[in-house]
Amino acid sequence: MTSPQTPASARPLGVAAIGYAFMGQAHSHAWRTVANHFDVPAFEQKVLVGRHGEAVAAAAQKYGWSESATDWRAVLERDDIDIVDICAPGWLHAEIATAALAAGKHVLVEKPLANSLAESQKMVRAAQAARTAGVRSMVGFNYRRLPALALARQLIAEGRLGSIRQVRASYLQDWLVDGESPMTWRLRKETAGSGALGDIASHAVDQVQFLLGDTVTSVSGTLHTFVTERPGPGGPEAVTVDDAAWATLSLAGGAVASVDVSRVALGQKNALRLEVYGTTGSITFNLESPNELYFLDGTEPVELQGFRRILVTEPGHPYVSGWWPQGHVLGWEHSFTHQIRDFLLAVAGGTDPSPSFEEGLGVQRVLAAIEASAAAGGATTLVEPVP
Ligand code: SOE
Repeated sequence: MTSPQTPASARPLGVAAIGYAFMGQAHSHAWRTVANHFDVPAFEQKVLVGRHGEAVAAAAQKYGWSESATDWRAVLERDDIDIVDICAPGWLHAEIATAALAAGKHVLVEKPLANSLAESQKMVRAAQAARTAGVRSMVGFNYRRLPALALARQLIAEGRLGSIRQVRASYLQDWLVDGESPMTWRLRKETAGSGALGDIASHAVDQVQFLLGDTVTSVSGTLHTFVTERPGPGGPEAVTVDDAAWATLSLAGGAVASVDVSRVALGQKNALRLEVYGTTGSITFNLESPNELYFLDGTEPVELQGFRRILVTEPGHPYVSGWWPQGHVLGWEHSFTHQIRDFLLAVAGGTDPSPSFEEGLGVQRVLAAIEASAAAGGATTLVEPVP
């Protein structure tokens, strides 16, 4: 039996999640399944927080949380809560994360880190202050934890591709292709910060930096909104964010990358495609076939070269040993489970998890530079480094 008076180290970690829509459900699924598959420190899914009492209570019951609540501030005051998982929309990230860190809670926050650079910087300052007291923070770029992409990074870090010259990163969806599909918070600048740029180019940019272990130093970008007005609750409403974005990126190590993202690419459902070309090897990946990584070994005789399909389901592949025998494929949701595993291990082990808020700010700076470049007609724009 534990009580709020029991010292935190002597009881399971108490977890609160804030938000119960798409991302709240994905994170809840991860919390609910992680201990079935990985050795993680003991924790309890204590409380799910949301704005609408009845709906959040129903979600809490369905997703395995002991309780629900509507006031996140009151939850932050509880001694039995050690971890706060923020799955609320971007405009709430900074306020909740800085308050949670100040209250000594370890924080996992969904990507993108925040909606603006100012908010992101505030969050980094809060994370740095909390870190000195052993309080951990992490931003949820979940695709880093797909086995195929974790393997891709390993191959690149081991030098199997030689020195990297070129990356193509695209993230294409089509859920906004219908001009009559209604307004949502994701289409208003004041709630979403930006459109496809913040929502999905954030993943693409993070992958470029993650896979190469490098940082973007300058960009040139273009943004476009194809459907400028959509049905809102009170009649037609202006769309104030981009539907699609394009950018070229230069990296500190000399590689060049292109990023193109869209939410109106008819027929593309959730296609995060990554292609990395080095001097002695190449890899390609498509999230719509998440268990497959294609690798070309350029050191083989040219007559034998070709992209070979690696089915990333062997126990020796990253994260796979926690799951099923080889060939029993994993899906999108497992990246969230791996994210929770790594976060819990870092919290219990007293180490700082990655991606840190600083890494999240690094992505935000690239996105902000793309926006600035687009506003200046595509002019080359420097990205301020994160110290
Ligand atoms: C938007 O459609 C979205 O759900 C993103 O917000 C997620 O981060 C991405 O994983 C899938 O697409």
